[in-house]
Amino acid sequence: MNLWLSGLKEAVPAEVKTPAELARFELSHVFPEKTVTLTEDPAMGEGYRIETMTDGSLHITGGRTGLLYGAYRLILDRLCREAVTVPAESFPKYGLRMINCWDNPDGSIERGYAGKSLFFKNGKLSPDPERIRELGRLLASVGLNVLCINNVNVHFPAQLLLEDDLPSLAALAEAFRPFGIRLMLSVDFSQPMRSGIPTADPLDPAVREWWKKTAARVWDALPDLAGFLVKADSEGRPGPFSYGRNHADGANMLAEAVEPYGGVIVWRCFVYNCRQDWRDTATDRPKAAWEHYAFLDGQFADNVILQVKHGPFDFQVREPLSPLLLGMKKTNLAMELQLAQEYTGHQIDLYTMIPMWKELYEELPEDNIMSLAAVSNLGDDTNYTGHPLAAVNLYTFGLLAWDPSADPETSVARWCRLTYGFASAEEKTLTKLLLSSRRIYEKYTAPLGIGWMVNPHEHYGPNPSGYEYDLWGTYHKADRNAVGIDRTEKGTGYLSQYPEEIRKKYEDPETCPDLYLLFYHRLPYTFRMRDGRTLIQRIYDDHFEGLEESRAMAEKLLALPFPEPDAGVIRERMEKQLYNAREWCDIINTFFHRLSGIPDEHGRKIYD
Ligand code: GCW
Repeated sequence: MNLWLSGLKEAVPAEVKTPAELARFELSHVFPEKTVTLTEDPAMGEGYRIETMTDGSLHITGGRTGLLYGAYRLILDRLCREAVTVPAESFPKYGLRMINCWDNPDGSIERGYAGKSLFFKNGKLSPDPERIRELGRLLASVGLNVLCINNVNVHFPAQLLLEDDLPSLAALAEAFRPFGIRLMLSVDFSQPMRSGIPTADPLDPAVREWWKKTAARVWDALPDLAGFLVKADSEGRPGPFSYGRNHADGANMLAEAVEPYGGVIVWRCFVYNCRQDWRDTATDRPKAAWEHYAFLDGQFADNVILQVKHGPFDFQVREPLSPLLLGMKKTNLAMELQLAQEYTGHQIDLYTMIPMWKELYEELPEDNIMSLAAVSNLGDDTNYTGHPLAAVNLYTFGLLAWDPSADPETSVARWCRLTYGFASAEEKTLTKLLLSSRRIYEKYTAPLGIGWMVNPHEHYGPNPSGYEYDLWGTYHKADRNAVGIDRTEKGTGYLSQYPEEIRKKYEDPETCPDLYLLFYHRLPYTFRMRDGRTLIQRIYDDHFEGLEESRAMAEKLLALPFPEPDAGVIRERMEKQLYNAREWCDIINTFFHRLSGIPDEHGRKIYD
C-alpha cells in the first residue's frame, strides 16, 4: 500500500543511505531500459535540471537533494503515463516545506483521524522502520523536506526528547535522511524549569544558558535538525507573557541558542484569549494575532520564522487570509495550513483543500512568506490518512509548497491517476468530485463564512450554539432578526488590520463577496443578496443544495471501480458523510427557521 506511489513495486531497502542512492534505486526500477545519469552540483541545492543527451539517455544535474527531486519528477511523469518533459529545471519556491505532526508520546494524535502515531508508543519513540521508509518516500516524492514529529502542545513526557530520548531521535533522523527529510521538534518553553531553574524568563541568564547548552547537545546528536517549533502563551502553554516579556524576547532567545547550528525557531502566532467572557463585546478573537505581533515587525532574529494560521480564527471552512500574512513585511513568515480535517469533516467527509489554498494565494503575494507548513493528516492506519481520498491533500500540499502556481485540476487529476490508474472518463469523474467536495461541505455546514456551529471540542457535526456562551471567542449572535458580527470599522474594527484594497473589497455588505458576508457583517435575515435572494433564503438554499449535491456525489463516487480495501472504506465513510450532511442541513435550517420565523420560499421541509 503506497498511495500515489503504488506504481513503485519495490520497497526502498534499508541499505539506501543517501538521496543520491535513493534516486539511483528508484530510477533503476522505473527506467530499466534507459540510462539516467546523475551529476551532483552542490550549488543547485534542492533544485535540479533534466536534459536529454545526444544518445537519448537522460541526465539529471542537481544539488544533494535536488537529484532526488529531479528523479521523482521523471518517475511521477512516467507513472502518470505522460511524456517526460525535458529539458526541465526546477527550484522550490520555499526552503522549508513542513509537515507538523501533533503526535503525543502515548501514541495518541491531537486532532488525528487516521489511527495512532507512526512515531510514538507507550511514552517512547518506536517507529516501524519499513513504514518510515514508505512515509519518507511519499513525502520526498512531492518535495516535502521537514517533519516536526511531536505535538505543539508539549505534554510530558515529550520533554524527554531533548533529554534521555535523544539517541532514539537520532536514529529516526537517520532513517529519514535518504529522503531529504529533516526533523523538527516542538519544544516546551518552560523546559529549563525541569532542570531546577526557578524560571523560564527569556531574559534570565540561567535560562539562556540552559537553552544554549541544550541546543549544543541536541545538534551534536542530530546535526541536521531543522529547528524548534514553539506554541507559547496559547491555550494554556507557557510563554514569555508570564515574565512580562513579549514574543520577540522569547523567540530571539531561542534563536540565539540554535543559531550556531543553522537551526531555526518556528514560532506560532496562534495567540488569543481562550478564556473570553461571551458577554464581552470589546474583544473580537480574529483581531488577536495582529494585536500580539504586528508591532513587533522587524524585531525578530533572522532565524526566527513566525508561523501564522491561514485565517484569523482556526482552520474554518472559509476564513479570510490572516492580516498578519499581509502586514509583517520585515519578518520571516510561514503560512500554516491544516491537512488534518479538524473542522472539515474528520477525514470522513470528502474535503479536497487545494481550491481553498488557491483562494488564499489570490490575496497573498507568493513572496510574502518564505515557508509553508501544514498540520499532518497522517496516522498508522494502513492507508495513512484514514480516508483513502484524503491523501490527495498531502500530495497537493507538497506540490503547492514547491510551486504555489500548481494548477488544482492537473494536480488532483495526476494524484488520481497515480493512485488508481483509472480509465480517462473515470479519472475525470473522480477529479471533478474531489475538486467540488470542499464547496459541497461548505454549503451544508456553517453558512457564508460564519464558521464554528460545530459540536464543541470534538468539532464534527452540527451544533449551532455549541460555542455561543462559551469561552473561546467564537460567537455568531444569531437572534430573531439578524446574525453575525460587524467586523468593519463601525464594528469591531478587525477589517482595519488590512491594506486598503482588501478593506474596500469586504467593507460594504452590498459588494462584499457572498461567501464572506457573515464573516464580516451582521445582517438581518431579510437582507437582499446581489442575486435578489434574501439572506435567509440563501442559507436555506445552500443547505438543501449541499445535501442534494452530497447525495449526487456519493452516487457517482460509489460507482467508480475503486480496488479493495479502499472501496470498502470509501463506502463506509460516504455513508457517514451523508448522515452528517443531513444532520447539518436540517439542524442549521431549523435553527434559523425557528429564530426568524421566515418560511422557505420553496416550501421544503424545515422543522418547526
Ligand atoms: O484549535 C486548536 C485545536 C487544538 C490545537 C490548536 C493549535 C494543537 O483545537 O487541538 O492544538 O488549535 O493549533 O495549537
